[in-house]
Amino acid sequence: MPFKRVGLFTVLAVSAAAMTACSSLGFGSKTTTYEAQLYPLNMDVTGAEATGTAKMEVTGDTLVITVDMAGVPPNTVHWQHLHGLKTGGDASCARQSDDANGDNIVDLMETERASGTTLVPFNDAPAKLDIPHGTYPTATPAGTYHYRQEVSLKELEKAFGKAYDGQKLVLDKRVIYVHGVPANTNLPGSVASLGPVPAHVTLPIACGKFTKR
Ligand SMILES: [Cu+2]
Repeated sequence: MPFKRVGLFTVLAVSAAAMTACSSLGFGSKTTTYEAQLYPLNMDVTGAEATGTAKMEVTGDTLVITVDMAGVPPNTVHWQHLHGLKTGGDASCARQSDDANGDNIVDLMETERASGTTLVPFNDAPAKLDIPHGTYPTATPAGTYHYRQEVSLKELEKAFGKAYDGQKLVLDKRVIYVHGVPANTNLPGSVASLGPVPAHVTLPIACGKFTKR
């Protein structure tokens, strides 16, 4: 009889271990999707309507970020980031009416009232949180691009909390901005940017609010 008890225990232990292994690999885990529709900003500067879709899909520890854009300045590098409020509150996209200095352009600093600050770069290494570096997508001659990046959610959450005073990601409170116009774009001196980064790099050209599907 003791032998039988050991056998049952072994079966239970093995199946518990198998379940743990499966969930850590993402098998059988549900996918939670956050989606944003992007709308154009500063169309007078870009001369086109930048639109697109961004998704953040969480399955187990894997976060898959995808961004598909059209109508963006062609052959141009486009910085793109998750922006949000440092309080963790609900961010929204800036509007043309957020042009505080009346130069008819909503620059990066003028988006902060509605959208907070730059939090996570959607480049080739999002969890490094290294905003001015890394590889960002370059648009095709047709003014489109596709971006896809897989990130460890645990790694990103850890870096995020460390960089932003223990804040959580709260993905459904955030927005995405796409930036960038060609270097030869004639921008007035009133257009503010991020430190030494030229204004044409950070000029917001599209924004979308993430919602949980
Ligand atoms: Cu940004």
